[in-house]
Amino acid sequence: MKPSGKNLDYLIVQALRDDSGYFSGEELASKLGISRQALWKHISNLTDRGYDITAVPHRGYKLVSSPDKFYPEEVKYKLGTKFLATQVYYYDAVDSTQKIAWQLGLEGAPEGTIVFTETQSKGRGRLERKWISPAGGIYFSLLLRPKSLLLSEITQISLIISLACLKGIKETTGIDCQVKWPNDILVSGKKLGGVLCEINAEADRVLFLIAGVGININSKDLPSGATSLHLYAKKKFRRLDITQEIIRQIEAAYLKVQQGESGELLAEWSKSCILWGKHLELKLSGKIIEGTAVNIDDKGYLILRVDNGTQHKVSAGDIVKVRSCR
Ligand code: BT5
Repeated sequence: MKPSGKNLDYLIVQALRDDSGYFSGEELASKLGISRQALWKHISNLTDRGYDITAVPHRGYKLVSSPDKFYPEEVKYKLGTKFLATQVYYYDAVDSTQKIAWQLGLEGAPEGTIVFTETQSKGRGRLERKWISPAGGIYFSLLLRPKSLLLSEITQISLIISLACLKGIKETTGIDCQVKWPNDILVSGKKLGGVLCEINAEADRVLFLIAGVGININSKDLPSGATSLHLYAKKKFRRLDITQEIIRQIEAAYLKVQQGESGELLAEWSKSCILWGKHLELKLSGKIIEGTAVNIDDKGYLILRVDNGTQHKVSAGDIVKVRSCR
């Protein structure tokens, strides 16, 4: 079967990548089974999509650079994962990637399917809050079908995903970030990103879970209290490199959790959390509880020591105030 459209664009990029020198137009066209004119049209399309391809008469085409966009072929390039991101959907702009991924989940899309976008008009945070999603950030939603976890064990997924984000950022940029229970990613005390897990469950059985990740990379125009890697480090970063490492880290961590080996990951998460020993006010189903943050337990629940000395375990909630204990 002849490749067509987008697929041909993909094959051209692959062929140019495999060849570090110039690829003659004639050879490339015949390799793909298309005319030289059709090849030229595809090259021009790729240039419009941000690929820098030079054409030198009598020598041919050369790929100089590829764009920092979440095109499926770019996300998958040298990714090396087993199941995560085997299906990638890409949009320029959407209301929310969560909504699209949820629909894909209902339609039976395979575990590991990811939806990316460059911007969102109705990005979602937890509890109906908004996630401001200007250009320059990482925004994706990932479909997971955790077979071995009960609904009560799902809190840890959002923790291991935020840990994977920390590791991905550290590995590719050298920048140390921190976490704040349950789902914040921080750098120098400001919010850099967040994770949102939405679950489709039947009784205590999880049918699927959509994990949304938003991280401010080269973003500007952020709400107060927020920052981006660009604002923090005063330079631009390649989002694709960071994203690919985050995806690898999520896959490795998720496989461990599925095998019941989340202990080490939760301990690592705990080491990066800024809350221990601090006095918190936590909003829980409309009520405020106060206490000192002690740690998380083996399910990722927050352990809070209340003023009479007893310990509470909290599976989900909202921290409204953090104070250092005297
Ligand atoms: C979160 O919620 O931190 C989860 C954010 C998840 C966003 C991703 S992007 C891809 C996917 N598609 C979506 O529609 N969502 C997910 P929460 O803890 O509720 O934090 C929300 C609060 O963070 C808001 O009320 C603001 O105060 C603040 N905020 C909003 N946009 C922000 C941004 N870009 N950077 C930092 N803080 C922000």
